[in-house]
Amino acid sequence: MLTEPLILHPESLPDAEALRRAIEYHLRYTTGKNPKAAKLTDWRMAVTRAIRDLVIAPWFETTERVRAERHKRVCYLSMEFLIGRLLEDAIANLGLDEMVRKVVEDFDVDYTALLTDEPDAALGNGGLGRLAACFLDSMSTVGLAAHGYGIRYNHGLFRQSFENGWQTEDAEDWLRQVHPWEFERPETQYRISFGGEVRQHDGHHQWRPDETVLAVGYDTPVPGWRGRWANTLRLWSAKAEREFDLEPFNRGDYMAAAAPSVLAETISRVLYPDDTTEQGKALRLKQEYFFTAASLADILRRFLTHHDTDVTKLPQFIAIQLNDTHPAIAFPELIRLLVDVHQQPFAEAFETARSCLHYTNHTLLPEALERWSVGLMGRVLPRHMELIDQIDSHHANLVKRSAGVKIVDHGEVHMGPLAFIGARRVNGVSALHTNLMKQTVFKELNALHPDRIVNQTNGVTPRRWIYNCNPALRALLNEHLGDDWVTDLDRLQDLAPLADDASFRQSFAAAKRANKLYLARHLENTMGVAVDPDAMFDIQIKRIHEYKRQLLNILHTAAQWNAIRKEPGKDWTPRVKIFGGKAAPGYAMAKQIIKLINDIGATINADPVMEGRLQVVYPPNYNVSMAEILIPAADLSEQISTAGMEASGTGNMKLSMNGALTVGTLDGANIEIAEAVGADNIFIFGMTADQVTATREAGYDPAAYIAAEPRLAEVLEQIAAGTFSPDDPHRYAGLVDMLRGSDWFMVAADFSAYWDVQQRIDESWRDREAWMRSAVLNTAHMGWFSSDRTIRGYARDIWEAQPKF
Ligand code: 26Q
Repeated sequence: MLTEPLILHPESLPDAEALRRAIEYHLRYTTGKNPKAAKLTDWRMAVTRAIRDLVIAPWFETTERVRAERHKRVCYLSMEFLIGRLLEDAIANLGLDEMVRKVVEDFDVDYTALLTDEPDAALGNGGLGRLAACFLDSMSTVGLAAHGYGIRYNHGLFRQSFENGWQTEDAEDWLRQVHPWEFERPETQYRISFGGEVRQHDGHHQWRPDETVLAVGYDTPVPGWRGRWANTLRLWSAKAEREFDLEPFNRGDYMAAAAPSVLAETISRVLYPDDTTEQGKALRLKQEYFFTAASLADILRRFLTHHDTDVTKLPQFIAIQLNDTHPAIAFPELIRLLVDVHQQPFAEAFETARSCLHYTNHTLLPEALERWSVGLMGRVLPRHMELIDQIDSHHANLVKRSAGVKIVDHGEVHMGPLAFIGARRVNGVSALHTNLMKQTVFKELNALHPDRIVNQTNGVTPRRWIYNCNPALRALLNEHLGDDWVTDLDRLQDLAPLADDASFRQSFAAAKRANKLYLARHLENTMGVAVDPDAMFDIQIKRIHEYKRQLLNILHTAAQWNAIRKEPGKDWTPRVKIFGGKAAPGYAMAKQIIKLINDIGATINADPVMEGRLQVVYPPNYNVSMAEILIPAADLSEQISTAGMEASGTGNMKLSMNGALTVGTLDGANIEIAEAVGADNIFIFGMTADQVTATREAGYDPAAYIAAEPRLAEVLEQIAAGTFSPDDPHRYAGLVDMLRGSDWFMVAADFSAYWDVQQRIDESWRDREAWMRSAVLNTAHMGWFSSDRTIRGYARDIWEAQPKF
């Protein structure tokens, strides 16, 4: 029997027997379970611990090497990390897929069940959080010295279910079980303060806060491909300084005694759902400051112990990336530390801080740009409010700016300009988005600082989004390309000639079909819904947002229903319309759209004429794990946002890479995808961003478009008449009025073009060989959209850091 924990090194990866013993060891001694009585979760915990052990040696080595070689460190600050499950990823990174499967099955445990027993860590809302997770994977794979910093929310994004077609939300609780990947670091604690007042004393400003909580670090190792390198994700959890008040306890007031810890822990309790109506909430501001201040304290402590005591050298060794404005308080906070603690003069501190900081913008929607009232900022962070004013006037003195350029304006602190002014580089996330940033939200700031804005088009990690989620495609790629593509996705180019090879196309089609069957089985098991794997799987998966235009898709679906009913004898292309996505709980219109999809879906699915022709499926609680099943099974990818509104999109990349053809507008990264895959292999439709602006400026009137498009007019009349909601015929009166009267997102204007392109898609689907050829070419030309390429771009153009591999 084994009594010592096994320490396994990837250089000498375990054989099956050593792995078997390690798992059994952890089952007994870490999980405390007799193998005879162990349940699936016990086995999962034991396997996870055995795999985690293998990551420790490269993790320590990376840490030592970064220290010894004095690598420049990248600190990625993000309110969200939408990680999903970790076990399969770690196993694949270590190259142990086959062995672990075999060993687990020898214990008589179902391997897939074991992997899917892991809760899906949903510490993010969508694109921005998932991007951060892909970046962590890529930063370890290319060998950058990087630290992810975020919040260890007790409750991630809410769980969605449908009650009678309406979205309902339940608290998510991924931490109910032990999270076996993390290491608590009780020794890594920082005191984070709020409120109080600022006193002046000999020209010094002294912040006397009236509330302090502890930020406790929890570390998760992030191994890269083949375990050559492992970085750290450090998430902060809030704790009370004093857990318990003895005085009320002695009086018998037990609730009051526990109050301090309840109050303090509220800060890291729950992830805010992306919701523009949630602006201005004090708790959100506290969350932002809490994790930003803890991260900066940690960064500074490490710099001072391992590099230098001269804080002006900070920018040589540290690059900090702000994932949107959520951590933008980093600029005044870093200045505060430099001025109030390290006695740097303000103007110097301004430059030191700015030389470290970089800001990624993810949205141009004016309502989504963060603002805080001066009153709230002053109450929660009085010293920072002073510094923000000082930053604003200092900037005004530095450059000749017009009256329109201000951080503090109309009693509000604008976090976009604050982040811009505090950053050495500001980046957009697709070529179009970056150009629009220069022309719209940051027009004046860009004119003042013309070198500051750069583009870094988003990417996605091929480890999770091909290798792990699509084993059928992975096998085919390995067979034809070897496995270098996993870290050098441009190698997919070599598939292009094979698009003309009928037998390769057949293998590619077989892989797609296997994935569709897998999804079909999943839908059957989880929803009791049967779908035909030979129908076109037409998929739109993303947050429900008016600008993303799920409405356009479902209105088209209803129009198609009408068309089929009018000519049931025609040879229709069978389609399964699949939707996935959550609405922010306070976003009433988005919730209406969900209900409308479910209502129209129920009507269509109940119509026997639709059998084998049209079906609508909306599985609840779309998350990373569901994406991993849906994406490999997609034939058609819906990327149909109003042009100019989707900063980039990343689902669009995942779907195309996995051999789905895109129907999309010229928005975000769709434009670059179209350039990469070629006009013949993508279905582009609708207005361009410029046309959207011009149409709006000319005075957009949806009624004119509706009158000119009888198919749309008919559907709107049906919805208004209660055809899809006979139990409540007026349910959609507001929604229909909105479409007929204002239609800000121009659903009506793009409907005809969308109808036409969908007709072409139905036609194209009939030529199976041509379709598969395009599908192969999508995969072949998508290599550039690897997040490894994106991360190398950040390292080169923004961080000036050197990847090791
Ligand atoms: C803000 C204030 C209060 C509460 C929540 C928020 C909040 C939270 C999350 C605001 C925005 C987000 C997330 C935004 C997001 O995911 N944006 C997407 O970022 C992707 C990665 O760059 C892009 O591909 C998408 O186009 C963009 O929509």
